[in-house]
Amino acid sequence: MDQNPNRYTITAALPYTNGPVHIGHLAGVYVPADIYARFQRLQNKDVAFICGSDEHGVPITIKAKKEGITPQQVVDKYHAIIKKSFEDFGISFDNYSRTSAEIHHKTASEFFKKLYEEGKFTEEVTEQLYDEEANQFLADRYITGTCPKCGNEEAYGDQCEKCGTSLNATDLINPKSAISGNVPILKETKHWFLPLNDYEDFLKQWILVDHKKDWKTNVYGQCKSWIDDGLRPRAVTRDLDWGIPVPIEGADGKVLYVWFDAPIGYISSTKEWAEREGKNWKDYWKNEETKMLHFIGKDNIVFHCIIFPAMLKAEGSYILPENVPANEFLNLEGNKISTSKNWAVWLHEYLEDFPNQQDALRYTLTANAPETKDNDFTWADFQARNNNELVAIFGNFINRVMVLTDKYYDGIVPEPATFSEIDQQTLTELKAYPSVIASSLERCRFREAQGELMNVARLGNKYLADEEPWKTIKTDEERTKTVMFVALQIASALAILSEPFLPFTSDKLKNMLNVTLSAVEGSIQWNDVSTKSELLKPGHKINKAELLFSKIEDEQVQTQLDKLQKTKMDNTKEKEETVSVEVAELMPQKETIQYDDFVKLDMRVGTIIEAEKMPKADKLLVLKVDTGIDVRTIVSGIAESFKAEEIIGKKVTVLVNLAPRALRGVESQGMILMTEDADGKLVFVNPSEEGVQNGATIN
Ligand code: B3M
Ligand code: ZN
Repeated sequence: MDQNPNRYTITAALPYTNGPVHIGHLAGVYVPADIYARFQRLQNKDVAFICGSDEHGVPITIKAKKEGITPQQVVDKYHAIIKKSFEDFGISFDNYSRTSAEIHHKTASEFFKKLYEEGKFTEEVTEQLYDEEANQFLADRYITGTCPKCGNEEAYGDQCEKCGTSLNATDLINPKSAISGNVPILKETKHWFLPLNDYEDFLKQWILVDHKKDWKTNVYGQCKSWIDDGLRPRAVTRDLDWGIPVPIEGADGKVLYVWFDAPIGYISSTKEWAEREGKNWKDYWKNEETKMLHFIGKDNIVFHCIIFPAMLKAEGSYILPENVPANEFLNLEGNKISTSKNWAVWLHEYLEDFPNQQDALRYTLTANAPETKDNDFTWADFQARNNNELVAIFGNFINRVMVLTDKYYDGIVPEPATFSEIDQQTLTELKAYPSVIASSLERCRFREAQGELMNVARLGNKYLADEEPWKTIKTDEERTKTVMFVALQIASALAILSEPFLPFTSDKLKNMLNVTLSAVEGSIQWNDVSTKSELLKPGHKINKAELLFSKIEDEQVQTQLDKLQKTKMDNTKEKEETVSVEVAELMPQKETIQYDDFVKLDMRVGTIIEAEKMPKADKLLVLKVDTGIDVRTIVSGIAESFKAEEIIGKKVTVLVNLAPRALRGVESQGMILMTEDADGKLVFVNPSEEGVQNGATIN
């Protein structure tokens, strides 16, 4: 029988090492997981908070190809960046491993072998697309072709990104190998499948009955629809040269499917940690008393709620997760975060741009957490949350307490006199917070929990504002001591209750108040806030005030917005370049004309000498052009590209013998020749050579 029913295995999705971590990952997975793990540790629970890099899978081989390096180099690079940025951001993993680690290869291979030997897999020979020139089977992402639904010619073998349809590679019209560009052939290949259909009854009971009430509705809903659709056997092996080799005979050139090996990464990472810490990993994975939670994003639900549990069930000796609190997505400034479009706030860059302001981001991401629906991150909101909430409420309260205690009592906690009704009421209110916040956290309602934490700071602010110790100090010393004593209790409650959310702030605050947070005698614990009448005893000496939060300035926000604006422009440019190439290809040469046809055109150099907008016409400018022969009126459809005042004085090319025609009642006597620049912007065909006179002919 288990001696410690208070054990938690908390996992956070293993990030793919094909790029750094961004705020979407943080808000969806790592910040809530970290809050939860820190909270459970403060409840003196035995916690294993587990993560690591997911280093296999096709995206990594594609990234390697794109950058002209090996997959190993890709994962080494991003593993280092990700690991360091998590550490610097205060994500308190007990272990951060990687799936290229030997212990993981071993664990995953053994897991597969056991299921294989016990006959838990089915074998199937199927036809897969194969590149004869590259001599390899093609992963879905390595095949492009025409989408049978919408006709997009650049659909991938697993999905058309234009219409969103999920596809089978063999559905594509005119499939092409992304490696050689050749037309792939169909070739037979053998794979191993986990027959999910055999686990349908178990999954139905476990999810749809046992966890109907306590799982988040988005998670439950996705699971239900998968199960209602009917579960089918799922391949757990792939033809690929990057990954964990399938550890049985007759499987040359095959690796474990990345979604088979990655969740086993949680187990190997736990083993690695247990070995290092002298613990028994099985306590965290094979003991029914242990509570396991998987923190993930919504795109990972099926893998963590259906496939991985079926794998664990098939193996037979593992526990299943108690909860899988998956979040929705975070957008950035109104657009979907995208690694490939560089539309993101990258953690390692944030840490450089905002040194020592980890908690400002943690706070904003939790306040805006996409717990029940997709949410938006904006820099303006980030600034407002930091300046108007952290600085103005939390920081302001602490600062007043610190400064006044130092000023009035030399930093020594004063002896209170009699508590007034307001004092008692305030202290009673304070005592309720540990369980209020805990109850929200237990239910994975992180934004609600953090809101309650801020209410503690609000309570303190209001108390000081109402009791005005800076006034009573002149008239009533005893009253002032009592007020400051109460305020100091609230401050120390904040030091402990803020720890899961704002660990850097909590550390500073503990330091300022000269308290510790461990189980050691004399230190403060979470529940002490409810049970003890004094968290800081009279006579206790506190330290000097430090700055808890600093303001985010407008310029800092502008810098970030400029960065995004640049990304947007780079993206449009790229898009327009492809578009204009397409246009150039689509615009075939016109029919041949004779020299005589050409000489009929009378084109002259001219100068725009006047320009004004045509009233009530968005597109038209009325120009006066000096053609050398005369000054004439030309109506030109360029008002969307140019302001009237900016083109006065411009040298242009004019077709002067075009038959006049009336546009909006103004007779236009000729035409200005225009073209487009590389960005698709209208520009004048402009005879810029020096010394070219108005009226000069063009031939
Ligand atoms: N690497 C997918 C993702 O980052 C994947 C998670 C694995 S958790 C076992 O979305
Ligand atoms: Zn499509």
